[in-house]
Amino acid sequence: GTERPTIGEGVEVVVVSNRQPYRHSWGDNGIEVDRPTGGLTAGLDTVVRRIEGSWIAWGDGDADAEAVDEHDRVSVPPDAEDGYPLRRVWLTEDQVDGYYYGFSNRVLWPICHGALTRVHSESEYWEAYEAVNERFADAVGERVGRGDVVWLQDYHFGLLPQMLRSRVPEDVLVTHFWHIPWPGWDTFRACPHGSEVLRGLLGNDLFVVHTERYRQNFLDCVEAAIPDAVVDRAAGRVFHEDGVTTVEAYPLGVDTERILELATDGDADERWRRIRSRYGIGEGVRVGVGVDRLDYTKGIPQRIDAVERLLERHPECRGTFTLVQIGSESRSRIPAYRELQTAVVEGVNRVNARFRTDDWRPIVYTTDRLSDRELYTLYRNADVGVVSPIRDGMNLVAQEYVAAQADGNGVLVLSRQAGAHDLIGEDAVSITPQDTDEFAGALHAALTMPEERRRERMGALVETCRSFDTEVWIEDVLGSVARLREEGHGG
Ligand code: GDG
Repeated sequence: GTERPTIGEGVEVVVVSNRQPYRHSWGDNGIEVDRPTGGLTAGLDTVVRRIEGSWIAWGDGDADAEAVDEHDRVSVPPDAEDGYPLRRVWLTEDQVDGYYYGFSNRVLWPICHGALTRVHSESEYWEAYEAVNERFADAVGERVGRGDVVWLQDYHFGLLPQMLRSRVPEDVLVTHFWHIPWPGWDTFRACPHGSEVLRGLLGNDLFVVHTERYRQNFLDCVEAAIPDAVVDRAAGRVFHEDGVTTVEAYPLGVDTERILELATDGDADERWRRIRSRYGIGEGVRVGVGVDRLDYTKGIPQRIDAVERLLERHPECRGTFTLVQIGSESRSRIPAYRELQTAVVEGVNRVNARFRTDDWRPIVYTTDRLSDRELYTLYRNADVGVVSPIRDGMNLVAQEYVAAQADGNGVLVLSRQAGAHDLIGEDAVSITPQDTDEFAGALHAALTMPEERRRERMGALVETCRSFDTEVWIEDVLGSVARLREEGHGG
């Protein structure tokens, strides 16, 4: 729909995220603009334009900070009328190390994904995390006025909601969307400074996670760690000394219409032929697709093992099936991420060396970034979508694969550990990625499933994904915000 979500006349929504939606830098022709990878920033960009909001984010990249800062109003193209103010918070190298590579990604990320053996904490991490949350709190404080709404994104800002309380007018409503899992108490109790993070988050009027499971986990953690908080399970509300926090589960979806359009528009068939030829995929070879940031939570080595097992057990798949794996580099300053990158290359080389022939490879692996159009074309034409995280808040790739199925005959193989499985698992082929035999069996089942069955299941998947499209998510979140404002929450 084109309806504009309204939350009140003259109310400004201020989005705060770690990543900025646009990166500006000096180029040969003056200021150049590009967009970092990520479904979140792209989706929210549309929203912020539509509701005439503004955005605050870390000004990462190699931009000449001072010069670019003059161009505070984002306009892409440069004179677009629906640009919006983008304020960047500039951080020192040490702050980035401690806040982003430290507490955010070596403590909170592994804790929330249940990867306790990966947690590494230094006191500098926490100090930087606090300091950067303060910097953002100041920036938000300068921006918002009476009755505005602050919409925080993700685990980089665990302390910010509470910090805002002393910096913004009482009637400002603060809401936060947590994109990664919220773990059970037995896991979260291992989090250094965990109760400080929980108290920070209780500064929100509205705290939103993807699934009902995460919502219950969050309430469990509050009950266990914050003795003075009273949890009303039925209402999903936490009462504490500073007020009331409502906790909701609204799964983030994808822009199903746009994905379908880009997967099919123009010379879509020619595009697919070019992609096949670029990756050396011959005629008659069936294709599986995997798309991930190179992260240890995504189960990429397990996927490679499963392809190897498939080819061992089902020799007829040799020469007739190829997995295309797109891996985008991520967080490379953290050793675990560099180790993963090496392990993926080694795994791919091992399986390819073992089975490849002159004109066929089992796995095509690339770290090149695909354009949205190319990516959605690949999804559309791939026979199997392979999504195998060890743990994942949602996983948008699973939904994007479904949304791109213009021909309705693909099969989704999906890990039980992805948040997406709670929503669309029923019509996918479910796997536990560490169970290599089961995973290989699922790939084989997907490749041999009769067409009628595939269409039936994909039809159901498409319908479900449409029912929680990005548009629905925005309406849910902003709808809750509007209701809370009517009830007089905020402050
Ligand atoms: C976090 C949570 C949650 C990747 N390579 C290319 C490309 N991508 C795009 C995908 C997708 C996005 O990046 C990745 O999103 P995911 O949801 O899979 O995973 P995270 O980055 O870990 O995101 C996750 C999400 O937040 C949202 O709440 O689902 O659980 O971990 O959109 O398409 N896009 C293009 N070319 C690439 O090469 N165009």
